[in-house]
Amino acid sequence: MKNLRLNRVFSLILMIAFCMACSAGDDNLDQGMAPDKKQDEVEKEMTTITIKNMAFSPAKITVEKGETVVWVNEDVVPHDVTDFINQEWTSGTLSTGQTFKKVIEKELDYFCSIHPTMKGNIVLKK
Ligand SMILES: [Cu+2]
Repeated sequence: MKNLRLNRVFSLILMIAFCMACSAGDDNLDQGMAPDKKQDEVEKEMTTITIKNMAFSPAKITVEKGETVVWVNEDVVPHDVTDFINQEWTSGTLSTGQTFKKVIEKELDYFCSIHPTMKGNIVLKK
């Protein structure tokens, strides 16, 4: 009799522990999946230009009018994205890992004002 009762208490403890582990696992799954999915959706709607090894890559892109372009500085030094013709607009200094977004309404020639040999060009789809 005593053994049976002990067995029941032990099974109960096991069940509670199992349930707690289960719900904890579900929480982790929810938290891990949701933000990743959202980020993927955002990336699909934008054209990304990577800044790396002292260059814009790709240096020349073609986009639809009204499309958003995002520059990502993956280089080890700071860069910027600045209007080449008359410095009408600029991203300001972008440190490693920082990004700059711009909605493209017209064709653009741009450069990095910190390293003026770095140039890029955006053309509109016709
Ligand atoms: Cu630069």
